[in-house]
Amino acid sequence: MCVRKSMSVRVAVIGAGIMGADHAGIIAGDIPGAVVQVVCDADGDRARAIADTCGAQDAATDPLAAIARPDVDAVLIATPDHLHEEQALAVLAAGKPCLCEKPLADDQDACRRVLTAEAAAGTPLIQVGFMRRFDPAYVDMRASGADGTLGRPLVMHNFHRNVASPGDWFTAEMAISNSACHEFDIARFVLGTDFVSVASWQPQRSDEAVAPVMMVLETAGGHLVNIEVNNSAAYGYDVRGELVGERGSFGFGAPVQSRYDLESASTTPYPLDWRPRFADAYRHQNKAWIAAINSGEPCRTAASAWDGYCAAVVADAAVDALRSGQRVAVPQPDMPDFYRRLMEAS
Ligand code: ISE
Repeated sequence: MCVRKSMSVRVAVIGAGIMGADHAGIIAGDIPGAVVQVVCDADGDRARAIADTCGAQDAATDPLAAIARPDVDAVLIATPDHLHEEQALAVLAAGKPCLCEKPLADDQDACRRVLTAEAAAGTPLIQVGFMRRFDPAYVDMRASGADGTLGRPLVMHNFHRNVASPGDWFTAEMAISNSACHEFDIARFVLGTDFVSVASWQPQRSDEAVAPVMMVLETAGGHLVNIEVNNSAAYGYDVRGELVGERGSFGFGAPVQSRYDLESASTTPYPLDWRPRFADAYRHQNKAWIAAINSGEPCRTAASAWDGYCAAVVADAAVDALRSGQRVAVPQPDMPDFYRRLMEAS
């Protein structure tokens, strides 16, 4: 663990795309006690532009060098999914705390390698960016299921709609691993259990856009969870959830920030992506990360590397189910003693 010489946590933001830029702005603008020390991106001009915007000390293009810098206390990884494993391993080797955007890594085998390295480091350094755990609506949903308000929870419904896929390269399998990983994690968090099986289907679209993936999952706790992940919804960014219990249900829709009353009509616009919808969640998540760094105690609400691995295990099974057209058992991974001890201590 590096010895910090500055009062503020000096953060390296690795990746200056949509999420790196957003995280850099949050750290620079909304989190007292943390500063963006360096912004790193393969595109040096983009790194410099974000660094200048958030008042960072420096811009860089070499992620491994940025991670190793002696003036960097902590690292936020916001690069494309396939780069997460190598960069997370480098942060662990440097003994620095890491907030890694979801998914933790490309697949369960890559996640397992990160788990092994974190256990070898002997301290929980990784927090995974499943920020919905900090979203007020999901926090209330989890409480409604845990405190008996709804009676025994039975079913969790999930809609996850993006306006459009990020590119022609985005596939149904990526919709599962990159987008629906949020639902795999938040359902585990809300219900306090793991998944035991998954079935996946797609309807037929009239065009070449990626059709929604519909999944039904069973949990070890006897619940059913359904997920619609739709990366070509067209009308707006829209995430909804409902938890149904034996005595009632808890639901939420799109938070209404604005309403237009015009020409005999009242309309409430949808955001175009997740940043406005989960603005509070990202800020709560990032503040919790910095607070955990300062206290030396991992945040119990946040997703750990183990949670990142569990989401990847479900994602791999959901992809297998989509390809086979069959219901697939979700492997029940053995939890290494390192993570069991962390869970028992929480
Ligand atoms: C994106 O990477 C995110 O993490 C968003 O929260 C999610 O809604 C979107 O589907 C993902 O592609």
